[in-house]
Amino acid sequence: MSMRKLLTGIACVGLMLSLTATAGMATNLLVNPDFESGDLTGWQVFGLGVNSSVPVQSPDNGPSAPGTYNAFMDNHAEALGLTLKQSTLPGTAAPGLVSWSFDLKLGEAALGGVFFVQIFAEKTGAGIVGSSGLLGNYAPAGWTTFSGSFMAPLGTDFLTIQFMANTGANVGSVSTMHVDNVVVEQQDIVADETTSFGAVKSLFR
Ligand SMILES: [Ca+2]
Repeated sequence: MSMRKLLTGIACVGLMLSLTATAGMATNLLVNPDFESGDLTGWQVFGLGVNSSVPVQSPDNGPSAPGTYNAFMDNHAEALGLTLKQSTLPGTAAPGLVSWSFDLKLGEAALGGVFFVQIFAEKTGAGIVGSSGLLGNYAPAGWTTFSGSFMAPLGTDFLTIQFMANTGANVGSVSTMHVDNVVVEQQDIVADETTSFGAVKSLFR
């Protein structure tokens, strides 16, 4: 490929992005993101045991949306990963910017107890294709809203967010955290394929 064609190709990708990135409304992709059902409807929990649980508590609510309930990740077990997780349905996500936010309030972090969050871009039948990276360690003394974004790569068709209250291999290790108002969203992309294709074709004539 000549340098000219290569540069044209690069310019063309830029043009396609500018043509297709028509922003619409962003909608939270999660079910029961604020725990206002009063239970963990829509969420999965891993690591439940005698000394680890995730009760939905009331009245105590995160600051970024009105309500009464929060999920309390309560891990008093040694060397255990307690995970609260939700995946969106296949076809609900696309390559592009993923924005996230959530409210956290520390219960207790002792003797190696930590708290991390991770968001995955996934492809049906293939698994994880991208990620926010490991977010944390979080230990906010009072309710705090955290937010950010990452790029979901090619192939992404659904998203997963997981909260991890992990303890260390020490007697008395504790990780407890209140979680509320979890948002994972993408701007609706309004693709104009006819325009894009026409523009691309004209560049290669
Ligand atoms: Ca709530």
